[in-house]
Amino acid sequence: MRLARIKTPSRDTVIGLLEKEQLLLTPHHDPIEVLSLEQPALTGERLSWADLEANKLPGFEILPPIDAPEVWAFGFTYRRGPQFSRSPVIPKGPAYTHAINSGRPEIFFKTTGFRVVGHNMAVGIRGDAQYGAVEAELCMIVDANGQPVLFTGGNDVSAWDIEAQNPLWLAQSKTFEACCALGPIAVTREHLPANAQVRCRVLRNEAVLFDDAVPLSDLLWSFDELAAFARTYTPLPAGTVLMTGTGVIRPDAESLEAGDVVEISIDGIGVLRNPARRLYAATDFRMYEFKR
Ligand code: DO4
Ligand code: MG
Repeated sequence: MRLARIKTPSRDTVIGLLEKEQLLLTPHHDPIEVLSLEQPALTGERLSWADLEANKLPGFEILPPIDAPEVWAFGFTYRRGPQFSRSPVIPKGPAYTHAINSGRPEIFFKTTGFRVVGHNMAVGIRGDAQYGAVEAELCMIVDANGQPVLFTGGNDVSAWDIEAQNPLWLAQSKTFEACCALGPIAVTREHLPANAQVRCRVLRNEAVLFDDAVPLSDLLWSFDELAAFARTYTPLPAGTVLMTGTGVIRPDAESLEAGDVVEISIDGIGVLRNPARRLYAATDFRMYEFKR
């Protein structure tokens, strides 16, 4: 099954089934529920997926494929090549070396669905970050038993310079307004080719600044191993998203800037496209300036 969650002009949130590049609308709201139905109901309304993706249908909007109760993210799940040690901006140090060499994946709480955006919506760059980073990741959506049942694309937007200053500031690097993008669609496992690639492109003024890809086969753990690790000591509510970590590392020191467009494409899932915007402080953070 290939499905999308969309907002309609009447502000209703519904699931559509993607068939032959047409989105067939259902009256259902929850993708996990749709999966459990032998024959999901159809309303008879159908939309051109190409038009929807290109934002050409007034009043319709592609939402993240799930309103996730929780989003967890894995880290250091791919072999890190020489570009990792060469990069001046990627956080490094004993905590990272240990995480890479320990044989135990890193997992952290990223956000709830409240800070997740869908296709075409802007991702945030922290106003106090020098280096806003893009992390292209395959994401799993789990059912009530913590089993991965749907797969989608994701961007674990981060502030690497903040995290690099002190690993205890990981939450500040990882969690802020619009810190996560998911989509554009979610698919069941048979739609994810074994040789699928995760590709990341960053465009500025329509010119490609960065373009690189990693095969999913470079993941050091299987989907089931990661999901089992995530749920071992905690129940995961149905619809929880597990981001599987990034294998695409941008080696240069060019930060994500407002107006840049990030494209994360995964074979079988499609292209998740998000412009970036800088976040302005809602509070006066000067009162928290560090005493050096
Ligand atoms: O602690 C760093 C986070 C690593 C991460 O998010 C990743 O590898 O994708
Ligand atoms: Mg990540």
